[in-house]
Amino acid sequence: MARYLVTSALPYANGPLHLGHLAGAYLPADIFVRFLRMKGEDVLYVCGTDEHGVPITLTAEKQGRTPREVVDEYHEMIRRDFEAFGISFDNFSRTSRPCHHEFAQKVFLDLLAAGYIVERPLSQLHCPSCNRFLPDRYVQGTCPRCGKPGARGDQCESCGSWLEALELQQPICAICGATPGPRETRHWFLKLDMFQDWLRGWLSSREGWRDNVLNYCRGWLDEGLQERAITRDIEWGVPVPLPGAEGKVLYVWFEALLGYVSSTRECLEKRGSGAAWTDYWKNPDCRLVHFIGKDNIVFHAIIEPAILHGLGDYILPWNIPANEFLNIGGQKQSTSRGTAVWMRDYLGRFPADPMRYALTINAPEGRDTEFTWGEFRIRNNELADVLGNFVNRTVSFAAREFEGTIPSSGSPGDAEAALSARARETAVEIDTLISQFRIKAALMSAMSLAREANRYFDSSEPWKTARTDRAKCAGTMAMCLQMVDWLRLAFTPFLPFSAARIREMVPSSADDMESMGTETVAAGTRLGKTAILFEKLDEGFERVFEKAAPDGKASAPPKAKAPERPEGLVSFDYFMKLDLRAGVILSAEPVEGADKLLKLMVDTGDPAPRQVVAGIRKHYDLSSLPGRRVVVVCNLEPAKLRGVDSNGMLLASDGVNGVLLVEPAVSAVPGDRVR
Ligand code: B3M
Ligand code: ZN
Repeated sequence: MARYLVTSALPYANGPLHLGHLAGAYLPADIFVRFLRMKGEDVLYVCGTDEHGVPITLTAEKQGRTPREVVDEYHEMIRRDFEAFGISFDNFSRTSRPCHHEFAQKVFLDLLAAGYIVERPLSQLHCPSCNRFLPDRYVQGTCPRCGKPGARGDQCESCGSWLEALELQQPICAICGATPGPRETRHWFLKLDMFQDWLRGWLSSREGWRDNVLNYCRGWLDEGLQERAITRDIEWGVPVPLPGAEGKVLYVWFEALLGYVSSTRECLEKRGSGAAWTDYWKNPDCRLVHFIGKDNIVFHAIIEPAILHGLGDYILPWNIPANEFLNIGGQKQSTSRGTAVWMRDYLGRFPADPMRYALTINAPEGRDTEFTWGEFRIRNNELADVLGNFVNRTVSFAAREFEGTIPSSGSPGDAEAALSARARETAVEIDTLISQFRIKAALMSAMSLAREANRYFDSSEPWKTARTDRAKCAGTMAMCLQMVDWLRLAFTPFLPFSAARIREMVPSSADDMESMGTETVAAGTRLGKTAILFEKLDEGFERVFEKAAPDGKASAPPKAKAPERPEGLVSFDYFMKLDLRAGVILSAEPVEGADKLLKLMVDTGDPAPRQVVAGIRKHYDLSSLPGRRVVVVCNLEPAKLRGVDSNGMLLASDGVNGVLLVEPAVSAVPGDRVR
């Protein structure tokens, strides 16, 4: 039996995640994996944070913190955001863990011994005023390939070329702006040229790969592969495991790719189930699938296969479904440039599934796509109108007319038989499409089944037969409830949270799509409480987010009632008496009998968490609050609100977009003074 090892690109732990990340490498992988699990396949889905390299050290320098502080904070934040979006990794590791360091060092030594790595002198850009070498993104300049400014020492984001810092025109030091000059040093090189012929043969025999991946690689091979330096002169990273190499670390891309292996290892060791990492990585029947964004193609389709081939007995990628970009205002979302919609901002206000739906139905599979909040609203409402409406009308009708139980179906007619057949076909279609990584088309197929279900409901007119022909009405509703369960199965990989809620309404033990078209719900079963699956949104909602979108196209916010302003002036000394601090919400629960209040436990840097009651219940989703950073007034007189003690207050803005919590800068830690 085939088994699957699925990976998503390891995100750099240098900032929060944005929707571009989600749409490109995580959501499609999660859908693929959830689908395989439903089929009962043996699948392992691994990922982790990429915690080394210049993207991390540069962020740390800009924030005045150590790399360790940066990666600890963002690893945790990223892990939570993925969890909240339902990205179902089997393991989410970190490349700073010792297990990864050891493994990467061993691979380096093995390739060195095999002659694929050599040491050479080379000249590197060195900044005279910072007195250090400037690897990768420490240099900026004009791209020698496309001529655009703003290219970085390792890569040009405009044309996607992988560069050497020395090739940049008009280079400047990213830290101080000085012009760097070349200086001699020594580094280790991966001899990619030795893999050229083998790679060409291997790549040309790939079947079912996307054109963007194959074309990109062909371009590389046509240019001729060259040796590449895989070590750097910086302090933070995996040390080069050789005497005399102090101060040198492995190039982040060289070791990060090996993070897939070390995460697999860590996962299986934690499980202790007896399965070994080699049962995946050295098993020719294991299908290795890398989900990535298009900017990572060369690393996954050329560098990693070269490394694995050089090591000898490892499997190679079975497929690399690389996605294009999800842009905002025509620009790639970028953490380092700060042009992005952050996942956590979204999750603070809405549930995950509508965004999973919108990003999948608009997936950048074959070309870049553009994200707008207007499009999101339309997609959200489409989901509410089609799937949400069918589930809701079916369950509430059955609750009303059949005392909340599933009626018996009697003998099904042509319409029912046709609908069952359609459900079976849909299951097959989704299987075929997902197997070809056509995730968006698979979701469209599930949606078209939901539309069919609504048509059946409409044309059967159960609201009429309820009065004229109870047996017919029962038959219709039995069919509709059955259909709700089949739809749940069809949507499970895409909308896992909603699927679970549907199952609470219509209990069923079926877990696989093969059951679609067969009887999975039993007459007489009691239905759960009817709940609205998706809230519809009106145009007003977009304003909350448009301000965050850097596209400048945001519609002008409506005139707000002028807020009340306090009168008079306060002295500086008076202001300085306020003990304002950065904090992090640890937990949130409703205050009984108060529809506006929440009881929060907040870390404000004291030995014990602080209890604060805040009037934000209507503005925030409970589950989005833990982990959120806030500003707390700590020396406010204690108060009792609805009998609950409150020792402080959260700062928030209050205006046309509702109440929005004030967040301190990402690098502020609990207890930091705000003034
Ligand atoms: N961290 C680049 C990125 O976040 C890089 C991916 C590593 S995958 C091994 O796009
Ligand atoms: Zn400098």
